[in-house]
Amino acid sequence: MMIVPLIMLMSHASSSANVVPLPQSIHWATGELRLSAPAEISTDPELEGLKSFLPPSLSQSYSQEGSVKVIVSLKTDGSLKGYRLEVTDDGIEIRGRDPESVFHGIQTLRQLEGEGGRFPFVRIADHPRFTWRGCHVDVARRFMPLPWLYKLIDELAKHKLNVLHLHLTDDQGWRLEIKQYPLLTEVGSKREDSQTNDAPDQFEGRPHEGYYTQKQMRELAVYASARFVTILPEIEMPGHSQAAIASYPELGNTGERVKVSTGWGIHHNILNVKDSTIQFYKNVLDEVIEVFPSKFIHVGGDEAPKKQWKESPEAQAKMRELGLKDEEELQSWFIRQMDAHLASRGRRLVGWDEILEGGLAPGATVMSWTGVHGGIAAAKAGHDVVMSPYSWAYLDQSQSDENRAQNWRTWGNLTLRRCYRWDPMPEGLTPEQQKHVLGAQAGIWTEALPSEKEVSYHLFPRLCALSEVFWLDPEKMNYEDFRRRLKVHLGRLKLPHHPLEKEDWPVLHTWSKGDFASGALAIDAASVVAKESILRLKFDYFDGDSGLTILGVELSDSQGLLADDPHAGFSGGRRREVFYTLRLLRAPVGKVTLVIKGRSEGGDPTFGDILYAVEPIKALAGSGRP
Ligand code: TNX
Repeated sequence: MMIVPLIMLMSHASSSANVVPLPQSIHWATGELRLSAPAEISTDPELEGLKSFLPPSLSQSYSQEGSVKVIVSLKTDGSLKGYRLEVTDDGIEIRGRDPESVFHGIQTLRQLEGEGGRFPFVRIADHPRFTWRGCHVDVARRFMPLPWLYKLIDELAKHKLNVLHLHLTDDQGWRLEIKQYPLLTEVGSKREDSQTNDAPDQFEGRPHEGYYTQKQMRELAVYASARFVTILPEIEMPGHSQAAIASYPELGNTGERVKVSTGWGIHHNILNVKDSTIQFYKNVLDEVIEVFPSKFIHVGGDEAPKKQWKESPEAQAKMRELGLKDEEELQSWFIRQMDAHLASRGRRLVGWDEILEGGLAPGATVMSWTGVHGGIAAAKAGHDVVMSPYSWAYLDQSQSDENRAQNWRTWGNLTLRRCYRWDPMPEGLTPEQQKHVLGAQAGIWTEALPSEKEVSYHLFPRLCALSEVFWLDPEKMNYEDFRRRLKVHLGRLKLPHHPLEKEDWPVLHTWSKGDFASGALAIDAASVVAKESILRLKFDYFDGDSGLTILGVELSDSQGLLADDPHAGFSGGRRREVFYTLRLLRAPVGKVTLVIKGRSEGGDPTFGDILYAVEPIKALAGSGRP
């Protein structure tokens, strides 16, 4: 008799516990709720609008044995941290601290549902680790069609992500209608061609264009906010502004007429510092504020080369007038104007971490992308930060070698497993400073991703992993369990996704800076190889100024050499021969050491994972062995 509940318990755990991101606490009970007639739904009045997000099955009829009249209730309860979800004999109850929390509970309920209106008995208590759980999309390099943005918002909501950061302007395009300055879109939203990613002198041979009207964006923002997603608009300044300067040459430093850029990278055409330009951008921000209700407004601030300011008599005169010591301070002054302006409108400024360089504007929130140092510095200075270091969070990198084979110009590697390993809370902050880390963000840049299909394919499923990184307390994270849940969860995605990689090897060692200073790295490998077997290794460069040149690997034990693979390989942005195979023809005895000979190019820091797999040695055909 005892066996029956046990089986049911296991079946719940395996078939129903596939929620992503995983709730903080789940208690399963035996049994399930089966719907027959449409459920009776009762809500607090302020939650009325959430009914439409409940699983559609709740309003259907089923003929099932043992079914009861199901009551579903949605309630707010200010004493809670997040939401509580209970499925019992009595029905389904979701209580949340506020409507957003109740909405999160509804998302969980949708993912708990079994076939045919069945919901497992369960008690869930859940809340997010971080309040800012974002996803950034570069719609400037590639105009992303509106229907795709709507679908993306649905996906964000499904994953309990709550910020969609749209990078609306750049050298290659201006994508938001600004009524006072119609040329920004008449001229700035079109470019003649686009560089391909394979070679700098190759072009696609077709124009690219597109922009969003204010009405369209207002509607999108309403749609998003009904799903508790805030759209964070970004208007870049003073760098990445060539499309604006192409539209209004008086914004530039040189007086030269420039075109909307057809090539990628960092451009010298930055905004000038005239009062009229400052006013122009304040006017632009005023329209942006009217469209997007977001408390935060992003003003870019990254990658603004100062060559033109150094050469401009006007910029130099401005620096003297303001008593500024260098062009970095001039950029800070620029950003401060926007900070004060946004503050006067009751909004808050966000910028990329370069806005720290000449001194941070008083109200600025920093989005840390070049690494974690910007976030740490800003939090220590008492500013809010959002962590989005490119090496952990930029999904335009390659997820796998399979993805690489598609010939996209992907400049780095970021596997699903590695995404899942990220802890956005940087080390070295006091508890007080940690409170300034509002959260974290995934990012996708679209130079190398010419269609929405490719963008989706790069976002998913890594965004699923990051949603869990942003939501779940770190001690509860478990990659193997996530991957198991993900197999079911992939079926819920409505946008194309990268397939799960065939090779998803665990990490033997993460190499960093000094590991190869002496020309070789020795790792204890006793725990991974205990008998005759094949040890495969893969070198997965991850970050740093240089790649790693590998000059061979050797495995030895107390009796001498066990196996070696002397070939040379390179693991960097572009890589060669990064797989190594070691055949152990006898079982190791005593201490087992793996020695990797290698060096980083030019001695620069390099970081990466050595991944491994152990396989049994298969009998050779015809060898006569069983
Ligand atoms: C850096 S991330 C940029 C972008 C590029 C991206 C990828 C950031 C704030 N700036 O302009 O698209 O690298 O190439």
